[in-house]
Amino acid sequence: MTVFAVRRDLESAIRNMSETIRAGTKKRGTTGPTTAKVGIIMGSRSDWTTMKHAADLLDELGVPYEKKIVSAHRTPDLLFTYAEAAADRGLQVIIAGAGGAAHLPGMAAAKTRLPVLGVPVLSSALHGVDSLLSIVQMPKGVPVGTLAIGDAGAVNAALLAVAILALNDAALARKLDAYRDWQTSRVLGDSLP
Ligand code: RP5
Repeated sequence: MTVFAVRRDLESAIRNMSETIRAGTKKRGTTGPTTAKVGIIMGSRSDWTTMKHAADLLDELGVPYEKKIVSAHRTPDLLFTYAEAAADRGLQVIIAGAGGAAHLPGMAAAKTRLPVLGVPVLSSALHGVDSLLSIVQMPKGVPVGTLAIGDAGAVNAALLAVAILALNDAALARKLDAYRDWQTSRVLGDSLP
């Protein structure tokens, strides 16, 4: 076999591999209908310790959600497929957590008309200020509702998602009121050492 033939075979193998990866990421985009109302996406598995707080809150209030790693820069095709299909699939709100140059919430918002709530993940280099500024400074036209850095932001994103859903769901509105009442009574019942 000549050097040229080896090169041609290699190039063709690389092309096939790239196509397989592209098709794979599209399929993983979950294009079918869902009973989840909230989609929690995050740029990396490392974001889960933060984003878990959003999931826990939704569990507590009985809101169906799905969770998924979708990276704007590592899996851009998956992000586009996911965000484009989100509304038709039945999702009503997207919560997107990302850290560093955190473009996931903004890019997701660019591809869906659903409200996107951004959670700036606490980064090690700049303590989440990079994530916060990347998410909050969306130029006009495509908004991202930006929450606080870290765990508080994740919890508040879930609470805001519940408040949005509760506009058309009286039972959920009552659950949210009960949660707020419980929080109030906990603070009123607190005492100092
Ligand atoms: C972002 O980069 C993720 O949202 C994460 O917060 C950050 C670091 O990711 P890993 O290097 O931990 O995967 O895409």
